Amino acid sequence: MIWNTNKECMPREQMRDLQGKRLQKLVSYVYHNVPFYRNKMQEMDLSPDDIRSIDDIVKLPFTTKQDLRDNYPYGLQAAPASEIVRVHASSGTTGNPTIVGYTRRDLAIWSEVMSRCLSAFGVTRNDTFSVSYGYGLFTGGLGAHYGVENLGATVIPASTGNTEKHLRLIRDLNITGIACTPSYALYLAEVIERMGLSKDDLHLHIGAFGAEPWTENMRQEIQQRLGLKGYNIYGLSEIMGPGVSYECEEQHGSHINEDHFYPEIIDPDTLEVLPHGQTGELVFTTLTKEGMPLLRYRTKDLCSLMEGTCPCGRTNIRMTPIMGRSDDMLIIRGINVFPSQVESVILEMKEFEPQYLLVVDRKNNLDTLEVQVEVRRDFFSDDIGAMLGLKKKLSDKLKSVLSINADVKLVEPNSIQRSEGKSKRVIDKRKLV
Ligand code: DLL
Repeated sequence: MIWNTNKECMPREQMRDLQGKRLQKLVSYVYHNVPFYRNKMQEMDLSPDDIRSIDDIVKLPFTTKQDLRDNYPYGLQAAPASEIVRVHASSGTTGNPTIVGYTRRDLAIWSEVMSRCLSAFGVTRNDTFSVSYGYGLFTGGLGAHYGVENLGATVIPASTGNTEKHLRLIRDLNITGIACTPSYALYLAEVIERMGLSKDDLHLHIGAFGAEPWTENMRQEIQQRLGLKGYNIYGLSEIMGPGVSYECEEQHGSHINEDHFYPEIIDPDTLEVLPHGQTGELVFTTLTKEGMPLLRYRTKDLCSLMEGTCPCGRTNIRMTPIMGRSDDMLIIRGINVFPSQVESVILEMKEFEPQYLLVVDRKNNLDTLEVQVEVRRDFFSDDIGAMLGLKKKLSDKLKSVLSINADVKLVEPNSIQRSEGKSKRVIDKRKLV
């Protein structure tokens, strides 16, 4: 179902017009309320009057994660403290966390865009939905929670942890949908099997999966093991949280809520805007946000924007799945390697569990890549010949996809650490020294 036909199916010209009007208002708002933006614009000899349509967005300055860190905690906040009703934070691995304040109107818009996503996944008022993203400073839990309530379905605020108890609730409360990371969905599948349950004991039919990159092969694996249809949901705390974009029943790219979040793709080196269809860094401008609006925020996520209308009837633009973050990309002996490439290869082979870890190191001045992967119980054996054969089979496939040699290490089922939230698939020891 389409939650907001007016906005999701708006003719393109009308959408650009709306975006232009909202951009003009936004630029004037940040110019007058955020010294950081006023200074940047003055340095560029730019005034709010120079912004007349959405095409003028290219004149505006970019915002980076570093800018947010440098202005910690509230330097980029535009609304007065008395208008802020909630704060979330995103923890980076280094430096200050990013603090994001929301006004009441921001929260209403967040619930609205989340309801659009859930409707596109097929959620209705008759569904009971478990939100198994972490609740707290992370935006996943509360963001999905209020979207489910706003839509009128029943929300079960399960959060993460206590997986067996959670699974009993899923069974006993006839829970029909679940929102969690794709890696947690896989973990659920494992625990179901360990508890002697089967997917047929549960009534799950919709999964809202996001917060980390996942491949099409991972989707097939989760769908088959949990007996549901898994949809992609994308977002980031700086821009709002989950709900920036969502898949429809076509599952061919994720529609962006572009009346609120204006997307661009840039070349991360030259900062030039790239045409639709080309892969680069995704950039968002928050067209309607009051608490902490951002101009041209560089997400570091790599994808492309898709031309053309979608058979579902929505006209809002789609983005391809995130292939990785520019800071996740490993450069190994000069070759670019994304963990998602390794994932695709592993998940295509029936001998392996969808659990892997990349360990990158530097030995004798040469980069090394070790790929640890769990062998499925049915294929794990003491027969050295069989194990060596399997190792070679995977090494050859990885070589053809990555163009570099990876040292494959087969490990026993259940030996790689599982994740309830975002999974950690890479250890880069080169960064640790
Ligand atoms: O992960 C918000 C979210 C929660 C999205 C629940 C979807 C579901 P952050 O913690 O700020 O916010 O992390 C944002 O996670 O820049 C991407 O790199 C990655 N990411 C989020 N969703 C997806 C997705 C939340 N569907 C960062 N596919 C983003 C790939 C994703 N990567």
